[in-house]
Amino acid sequence: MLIRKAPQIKSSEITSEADYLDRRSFLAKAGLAAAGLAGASPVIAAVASDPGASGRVLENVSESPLSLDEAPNSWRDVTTYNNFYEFGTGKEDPSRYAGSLVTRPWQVKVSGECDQPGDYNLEDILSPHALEERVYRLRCVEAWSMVIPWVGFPLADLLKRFQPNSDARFVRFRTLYDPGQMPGQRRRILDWPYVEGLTIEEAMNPLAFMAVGVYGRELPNQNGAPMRLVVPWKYGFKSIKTINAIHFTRTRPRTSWEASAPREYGFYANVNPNVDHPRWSQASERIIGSGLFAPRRKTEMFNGYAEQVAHLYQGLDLRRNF
Ligand SMILES: Nc1nc2c(c(=O)[nH]1)N[C@H]1C(S)=C(S)[C@@H](COP(=O)(O)O)O[C@H]1N2
Ligand SMILES: [Mo]
Repeated sequence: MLIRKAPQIKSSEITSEADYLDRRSFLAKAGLAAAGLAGASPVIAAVASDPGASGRVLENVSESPLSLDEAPNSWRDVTTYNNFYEFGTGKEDPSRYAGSLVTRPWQVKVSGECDQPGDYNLEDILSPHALEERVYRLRCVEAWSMVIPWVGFPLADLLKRFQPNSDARFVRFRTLYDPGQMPGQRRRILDWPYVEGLTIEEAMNPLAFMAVGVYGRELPNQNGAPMRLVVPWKYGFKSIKTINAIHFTRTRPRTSWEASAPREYGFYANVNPNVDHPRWSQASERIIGSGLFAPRRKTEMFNGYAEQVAHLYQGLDLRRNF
């Protein structure tokens, strides 16, 4: 399959021209050398000069042709406006309460229809993978979006190492279950632990990404440390955080949101402006960080990635399989 560069939506269409030019020159001039980031992308460089940024700087991060050519949201937007119900349902709860989560040492259990199952140490999961930056728009099912510069590696590269067999039609991912560390799990908002899943074809698509960082630094806990999925053509809830189990299976997994409200959240959860949520329109989205009176943005089919992923859904009624 031919992979083209992600659609080029000029940032000038979503911010004013002047803001856009300012932002660009800011990015270009940002202090690379000062932060020991010589060779980093402009986006990574930008964060080096953001006084609010924290976390270990990741080395040898390459740029990707699959990145959006758009200025990302601020470090502050990305790390304080979060959904992570294990730490509460308020947008600022995760940044307030996730700090104490212990993500080292960390193990990931790999099981099911594959030839290399086992309990893997995080270091062994991560070490073979070269890191790249992927700037993607995250479109939440709640009808808002922001642009985030993730760091990680293609999900397919990780999954192939476990050698899924021909019965592996789906992959299921699970978040840590530990109510001691994740106080939100003491309330039965969801049937914990958080579970998500993809078809094997979706998981192997080059856009599907395993993130270990954001803005050139290790992921803050509130963003899903030590590793989380990013599936940019689907609603944000598919991008499961703080993963400690991967399971290959013949049958479609029962995912947390689908189980809790099957009329509202489907297994596929592809971004689709033509299929409304039962309680609100999905035709447009609020741009986080753009101010109270900023115009909304029109939601794009598959969040702008139709060219790369529409073939995965040929013959599927996207209204019924929402
Ligand atoms: N384990 C877990 N993963 C999760 C969630 C969650 O509550 N728990 N929220 C999801 C939702 S609804 C969204 S929009 C994204 C938000 O990711 P971010 O906070 O890094 O932007 O994470 C997704 N992954
Ligand atoms: Mo979301």
